[in-house]
Amino acid sequence: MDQNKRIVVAIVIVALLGAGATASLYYLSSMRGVSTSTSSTSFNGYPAGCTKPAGGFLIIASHLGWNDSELHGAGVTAGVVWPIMNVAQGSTVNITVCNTDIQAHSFNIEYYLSQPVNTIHPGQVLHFSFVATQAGTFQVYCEIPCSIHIYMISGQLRVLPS
Ligand SMILES: [Cu+2]
Repeated sequence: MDQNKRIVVAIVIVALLGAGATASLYYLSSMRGVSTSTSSTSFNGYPAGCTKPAGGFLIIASHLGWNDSELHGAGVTAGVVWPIMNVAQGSTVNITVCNTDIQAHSFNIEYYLSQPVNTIHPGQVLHFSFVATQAGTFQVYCEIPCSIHIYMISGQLRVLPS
């Protein structure tokens, strides 16, 4: 191979690698549900509508669980409960759940929220509103057998008796 052909081959390889890397980055960012556009459809890199409801709770699902469960030891360290939502019996509970992970999860609260519609896909935002009629401690968990399931089964809703 002469010198000119070698240079051409090298340039083609560099161009292919560059295109591949760009495509992979775009794929990863879109799979994570993070908008790559600059329109008003995203908020600080989170899906549109992923904001804390007034007087309520914002739960963000990521590869670390619910609101970084893994970093808090949930599911791994005995006795660690995460996240915890404390509410008063009889109050209206508002929860916004955003999925910034690349896989689907489901957001369930024992007794209160356990319908199939609670599946939350990558990039999706769900809003839940219900009245905390029953006092007690209720498990917050994902019921999809996801790869980080262990981190997503140690949440609690604590409804303090009125
Ligand atoms: Cu999950």
